[in-house]
Amino acid sequence: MRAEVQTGAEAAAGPAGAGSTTDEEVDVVETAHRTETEMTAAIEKAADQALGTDEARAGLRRLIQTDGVCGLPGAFPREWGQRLGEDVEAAFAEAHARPGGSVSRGRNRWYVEIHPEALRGFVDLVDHPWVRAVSEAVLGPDYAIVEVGFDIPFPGAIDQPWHRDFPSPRETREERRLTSLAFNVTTVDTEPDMGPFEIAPGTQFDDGPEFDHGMFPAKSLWGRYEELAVRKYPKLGDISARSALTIHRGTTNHSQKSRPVLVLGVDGPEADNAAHHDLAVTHGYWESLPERVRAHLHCPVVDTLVPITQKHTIEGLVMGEE
Ligand SMILES: O=C(O)CCC(=O)C(=O)O
Repeated sequence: MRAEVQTGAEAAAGPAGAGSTTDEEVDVVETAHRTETEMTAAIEKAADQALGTDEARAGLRRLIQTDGVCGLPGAFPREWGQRLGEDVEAAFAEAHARPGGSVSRGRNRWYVEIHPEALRGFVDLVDHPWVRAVSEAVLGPDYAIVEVGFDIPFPGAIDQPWHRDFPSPRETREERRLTSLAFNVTTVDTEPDMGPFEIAPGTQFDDGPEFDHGMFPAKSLWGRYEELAVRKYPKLGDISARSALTIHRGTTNHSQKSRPVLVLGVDGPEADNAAHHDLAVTHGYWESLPERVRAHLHCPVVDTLVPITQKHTIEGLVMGEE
C-alpha cells in the first residue's frame, strides 16, 4: 500500500510534480533501515510534498474541471476499507431501524447522513494528502467539510435516473467555476454485477430547461449520458473525487451483495450546502481533532449527538420507492 500512496501522488502530480517526488524516493531508499512507522511517515510526507506543489494542484484542478471526476487507487490499506465497511454497516443498522433514519434513493437503495464520530477512519480520510490537495486545488484553502453519509444499493436496486446531486449554482452556470466536491469511498470490491456507479465525464457544466428541478436531465437527453458513461469498479482502499454536478447514476444491482459507498461532501466558501446537512461533533471529539482538520470543520460542537433525521430532498422524492 505504501508504495501505492507514493505512486498515486506521482500520478496525481503528473510529470510536472515528478521532480519533487524523485527527491523523496532517494529519501525513502536511504532510510530503508527505518521502522515501519517512520517509513509510513516519510512516505506520507513525500505524498504531501508532491501534492503540495502548484503544478500538482493545477493538474488536479484541470482533471476535475475537464472530466468532473478523478480517483486515487490504493489510497488506504484494504483493512482500512474493511473497517470503514463495519462502521457503515453498524450506522445503517442503527439508522434504518428508526423513523426517518434513512431515506430512499430508489428501490432497495438508501442514503444515510451520519456524524463524523461514527467512523473510526474519519480523520484519516479528511486528512489524507490527496483529499486535502484536491479540495484545495478546486475550492481554495478555505474549504469546509459539510456532509458525511453513505449510499447503500442492496440486491434488487435498479438503475437510477441520470442526475446530479443538486442544481448548478450561479458560479458554475455563469463562470464555469466549481464550488463543491463529493469524495466517494467504496467499502467493498466492486464487481460488474453489483450495480456499479456510472458517471458521464465532462457533464458537470451541462444545464438547461430540460433539467427537471435543475437535477434530472430529460429522458430525451439520456443518449448523450449513455454514450459518455464510464462504469467505475473501485476496490477497497480506493478513493475518488467528483463534482456532485457531473451527471451520474447508480445501476441495477444483479448480485446478492450490497455495495455501500461513503460520501464526503466538501464546500468552497461560496457554496451553501451545509444548510442541507446536520453534521455535529461532541466536545471530546473536537478536542481530539488535529488543528488541520478543525480548520475545515465548522459544524456545531455539542454535549450529546442527536441521531440525524434524514431530510426529504427532491432527489429522494423522484427516486424514492413508488
Ligand atoms: O450508487 C452510487 O454509488 C451513488 C448513488 C447516487 O448517486 C444517489 O443515490 O444519489
